[in-house]
Amino acid sequence: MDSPIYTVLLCRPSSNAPFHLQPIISPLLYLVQYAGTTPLSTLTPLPDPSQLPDSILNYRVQLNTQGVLSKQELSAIKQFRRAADYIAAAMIFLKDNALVERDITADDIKPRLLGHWGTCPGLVIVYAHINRLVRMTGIDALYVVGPGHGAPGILSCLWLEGSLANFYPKYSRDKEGLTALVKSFSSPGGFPSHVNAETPGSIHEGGELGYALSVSFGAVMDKPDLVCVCVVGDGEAETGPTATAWHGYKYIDPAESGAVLPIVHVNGFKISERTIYGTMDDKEITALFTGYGYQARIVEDLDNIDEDLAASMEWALGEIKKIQTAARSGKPIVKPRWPVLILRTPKGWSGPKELHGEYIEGSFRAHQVPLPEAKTDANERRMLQEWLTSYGPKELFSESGVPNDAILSLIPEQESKRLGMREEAYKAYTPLDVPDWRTFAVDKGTDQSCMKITGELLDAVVQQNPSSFRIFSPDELVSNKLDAVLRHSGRNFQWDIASRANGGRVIEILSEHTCQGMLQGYTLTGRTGLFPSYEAFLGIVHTMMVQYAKFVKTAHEVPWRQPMGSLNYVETSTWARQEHNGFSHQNPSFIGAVLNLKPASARVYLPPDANCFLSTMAHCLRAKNYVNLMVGSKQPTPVWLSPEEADKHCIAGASVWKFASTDEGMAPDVVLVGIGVEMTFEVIAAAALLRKTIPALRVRVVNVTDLMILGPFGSHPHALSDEDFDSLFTRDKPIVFNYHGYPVELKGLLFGRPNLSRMGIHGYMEEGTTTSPFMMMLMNETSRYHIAAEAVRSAALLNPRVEIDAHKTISTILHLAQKDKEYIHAHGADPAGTFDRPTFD
Ligand SMILES: Cc1ncc(C[n+]2csc(CCOP(=O)(O)OP(=O)(O)O)c2C)c(N)n1
Ligand SMILES: *[C@@H]1O[C@H](CO)[C@@H](O)[C@H](O)[C@H]1NC(C)=O
Ligand SMILES: *[C@@H]1O[C@H](CO)[C@@H](O)[C@H](O)[C@H]1NC(C)=O
Ligand SMILES: CC(=O)N[C@H]1CO[C@H](CO)[C@@H](O)[C@@H]1O
Repeated sequence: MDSPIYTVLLCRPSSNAPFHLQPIISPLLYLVQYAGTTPLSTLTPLPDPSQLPDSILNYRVQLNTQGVLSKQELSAIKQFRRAADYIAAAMIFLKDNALVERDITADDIKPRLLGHWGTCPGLVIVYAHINRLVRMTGIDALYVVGPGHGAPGILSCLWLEGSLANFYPKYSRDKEGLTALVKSFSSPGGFPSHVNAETPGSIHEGGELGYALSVSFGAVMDKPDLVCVCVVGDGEAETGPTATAWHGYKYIDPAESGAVLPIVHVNGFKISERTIYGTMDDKEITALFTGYGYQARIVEDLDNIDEDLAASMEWALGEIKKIQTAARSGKPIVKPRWPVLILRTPKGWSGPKELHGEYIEGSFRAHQVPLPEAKTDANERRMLQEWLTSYGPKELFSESGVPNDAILSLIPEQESKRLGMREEAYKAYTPLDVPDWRTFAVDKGTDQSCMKITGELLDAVVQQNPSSFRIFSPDELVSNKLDAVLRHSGRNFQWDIASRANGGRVIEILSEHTCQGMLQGYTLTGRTGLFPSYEAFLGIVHTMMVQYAKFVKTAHEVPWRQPMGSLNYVETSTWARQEHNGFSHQNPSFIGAVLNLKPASARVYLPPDANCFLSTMAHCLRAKNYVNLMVGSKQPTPVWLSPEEADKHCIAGASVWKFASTDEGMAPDVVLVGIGVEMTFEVIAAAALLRKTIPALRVRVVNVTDLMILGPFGSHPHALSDEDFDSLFTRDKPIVFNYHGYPVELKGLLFGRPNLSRMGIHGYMEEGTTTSPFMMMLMNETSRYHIAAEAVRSAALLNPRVEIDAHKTISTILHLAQKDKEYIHAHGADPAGTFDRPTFD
């Protein structure tokens, strides 16, 4: 052996390491033994990887591709591709003359040329070969398209297979329907430039790149017969979320779930630059995917690309079946190596070759519109004419525009097997069986962690829904105190022997992006999930959540798409209680992200105690089509409401808390409002303090659980009418809000309510460090002292009996705050009894 295999040495089991830390013996065993003969001293300098023998380092698969397709099959595939490429190109350019029955004139060309050509031929060839595989084997397949900007390539195939006509009769499979499709694409009333919820068969928009792979993994979970073919662009492959999503397989149990067949479409370019994958040689690519745990097959024989891809897809499906069969017969393969295809084809393949002396096909210039001046420039128009007629539309379509028999022979006969008609993508929602939350309710007057109690409910949800509910968590389940779910379930980590094959409902991967993508794929195919997270880090998936909400908004407007479950988030480990962590872990900004969504889909809840949290969770797990954000504490805090009271409170979204109010809140001088667990506690403590120090002040305490009630009437389905708002908050009395999030969000919501000048808002002020819980309140002026002082200050303006001593009272109260600060600095902890339940006697 000439060169040492340094990568392999790293895997060598060490006899001293505890068993669970040793890598699992795998196909690498052979290599390990081999490498074991290499003296360590030869490891530096590192050998040139190109010198390493392929067969040892790289799981690069070689296949005999000859004769895999019959003559008829090959001809059908080629004609399908020609037809689809033709239609895709026509969609970008033409508004009339869709079959190019006469010479293209300037009038035939759209006024604005919009669309992305470059990726289309690649998406089309994959489509054609999925069709072949479906026809041949009868598999259930979904197609998830990473480069969603290649919508013309997908829509053209959907038209050919009749799925468009099925959902949109105006796009009938004839000349009229084709003309309508071509004409309206990227124009008002037509399909937009990206795959979206209007596109039959889609569960992923692919506008914001990076998520196709994780969405695919989520989609196949608990659907053992589903194969999700996922094209990842080589540009998309450069994204962080895609990089981490390659590990998705490590969370797929082949016995209970289906499979993803990833195809990296290496067309070499992105918008205006080479791609990283496009510059990697075969060894680099196979070594990379070998490291991720795959066997890679490079598909690149351009002269025989259909044979190459057909053989490769058959091989890939065969590997998938091997892995699944082994697992389903109780003998799972240890660290199975799933297949991945690397498809190398030129960008804009079959399009114009050159313009003004520069390459188009096979370069970034093919990315969008390859002949941008076709309407005004006769030369470009002639090139367009040549390009489109080169596909031979007259052979492909009859005079009435119907695709020929060869093309139709490639389309799955059974409609429900066609990629555009898979039920998973549009009507698969099974509501969860959620137990009555009152069974888990806790006693009023005790102290409880919202998360611990909710964990008990989730444990029951897991048991009652063994294959339609999952939790996606970035390694925070235990830290967030939701681990009761692990009582009857486990973590579904296939590479850890202890976790394997136990039906674990919890996916813990420390990539918020992967958690989010999997949750999306799982939800959009009809199931329900939950994403609990540290409050500070949910913002990592902010734009993903927004993209998802756009997809759902559109889906909601598409008549043939049926409802789906909600996307459910729990935020805990909030800024207000940071025992171990500090400033970096204080960031309630995700609330604002959800508030910005369309009111029809946004729901933000800040339940004040464990019973309210239970009620909120039970509601959200059953609700459809929303993005639900639930914010709560994991630390024990008082249970203020009995189950019956919590139920009423949560239905109303807000209520007067009479026990903390003066005279049950009648005729108050000031209204104090808590929003969030700790904020509510401080408000109640402020009310108690005020009752002692200034009995003349009449206080009403209101608690708000559902943030959306605050917005002006009509702004959100939950928004209170002005009458209800007045009866809860009074018409003209000062209101002091103590809010868990950034004050500016609450300001935005309240804008439009009458008399804003009477409202004061306390909230997170971007102040913090690793400090005691009460110091966090003091630092951000959300403490009971700050709330009480402001109550006195504002009420003094209206109530003369308060005004007399206002200055003295405020000084006394703020002095207490100062004394507590000094105490905390001196002792490193809050004064004893700070969080004892306030008393009102
Ligand atoms: C997150 C994100 N960043 C940037 C873009 C802008 N963008 C649109 S297409 C594209 C290139 C995509 O390259 P690739 O995935 O290889 O697709 P293809 O080249 O096949 O069109 C980029 C950067 C985007 N859509 N999403
Ligand atoms: C607005 O609120 C202030 C302070 O509570 C009050 O004095 C005033 O009368 C209110 N104005 C109206 C128009 O209600
Ligand atoms: C928040 O805390 C910091 C530090 O104690 C202080 O400087 C700041 O003024 C506080 N309050 C507000 C409203 O910013
Ligand atoms: C605990 C408590 O005070 N609950 C009250 C909340 O407010 C509603 C009316 O909005 C009352 O009915 C509850 O008694």
